[in-house]
Amino acid sequence: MSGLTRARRTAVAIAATAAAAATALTAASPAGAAPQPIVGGTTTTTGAYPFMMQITDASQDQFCGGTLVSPTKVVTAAHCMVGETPSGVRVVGGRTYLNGTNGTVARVSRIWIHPNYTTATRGEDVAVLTLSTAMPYTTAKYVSSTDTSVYAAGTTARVLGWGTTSSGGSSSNQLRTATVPIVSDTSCGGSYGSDYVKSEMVCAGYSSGGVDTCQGDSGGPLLVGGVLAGITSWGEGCAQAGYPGVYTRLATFSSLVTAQVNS
Ligand code: 4AZ
Repeated sequence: MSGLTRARRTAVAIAATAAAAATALTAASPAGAAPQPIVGGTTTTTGAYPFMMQITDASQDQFCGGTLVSPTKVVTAAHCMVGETPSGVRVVGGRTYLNGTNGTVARVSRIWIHPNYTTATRGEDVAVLTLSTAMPYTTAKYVSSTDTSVYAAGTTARVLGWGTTSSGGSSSNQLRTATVPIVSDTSCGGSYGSDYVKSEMVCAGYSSGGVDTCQGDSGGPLLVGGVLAGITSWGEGCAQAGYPGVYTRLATFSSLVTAQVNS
């Protein structure tokens, strides 16, 4: 997989019927919301979200997002780290623009990938990076193993990233954010069938689409009440009606992440 396509490698084709999806999903998109270039969000800054990290290659070309949870630990997606070595990865904090040169660049001393990870659609899509030097930014709290209320259907979640603003489109030079409602397990299972593993994943999006994470947003945060509750993982295309974004259900992996954060 080349560097150019690595952040797109989880865009998977799913053979679910549109009819099944239409009946499974019930949330409505905001009335009169115009499609804006994430898909359908607004621009923001790392000043507003200081824990939002760019995951880049050694040339500081961003390919995924990550969330700073301690000065030297970053939570991201396992699928972002497959084939990577610590020496080939950088974490960039405090840089709102992809073409910026400001902020703090950290080297990576260790990459932990969930030991059972195979592909995003099987779950366990979580990784923790250990930085060689501390980031001078406010960290994000993450959910505990017993925090299940954050995944209640209809709960408003926030996503962030520099990913493409349409499926197959261009990345956003400026960090973007959007809010999306959590989708029920029943509904998401209706969309994705057996690829949706409810104990390991959570879906978010409007039944009519229009707002979603997209290629390059992978590894970035899904926040509920400002707390990290999910990791951008996969989906059928981006912002398609009936196909919400799929996120790693972080509560399931909270103890494992804490073990890494404390290691
Ligand atoms: C990706 O390939 C990707 N619409 C990220 C998010 C979604 C789909 C694909 C969800 O990085």
